[in-house]
Amino acid sequence: MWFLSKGFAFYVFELNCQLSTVNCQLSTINYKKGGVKMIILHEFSSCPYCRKVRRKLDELELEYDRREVPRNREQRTKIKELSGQIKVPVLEDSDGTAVNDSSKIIEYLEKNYG
Ligand SMILES: N[C@@H](CCC(=O)N[C@@H](CS)C(=O)NCC(=O)O)C(=O)O
Repeated sequence: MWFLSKGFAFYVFELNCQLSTVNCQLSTINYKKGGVKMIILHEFSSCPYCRKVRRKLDELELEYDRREVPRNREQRTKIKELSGQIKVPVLEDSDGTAVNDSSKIIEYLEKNYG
């Protein structure tokens, strides 16, 4: 009986180790693909300032998620909360840093990822 429970405990331990390895690999994939920790560009797809920022993100080969901001100014609560203003583009970095204004975003990207 003692042997069995020890064997079971070892099995659980080994399983846990394997699971944490899988978890670790998954979070690496998520980080690379930008799952949870992704850079987010809040934008209008047709906005020239946003296009300028996308070009820089592509040039630096950064993965990012694009979020279309509502045209209705009243509904732009997310970017207002992030940056204190309602113009696009707004870049939300994976650590929560938010930057608005295309020139400042480009400067930020070059400084942090260039
Ligand atoms: N100087 C800003 C200008 C940004 C800007 O004017 N964006 C326009 C869209 S292209 C905007 O959000 N306008 C406010 C609105 O449409 O309500 C920059 O370079 O990012």
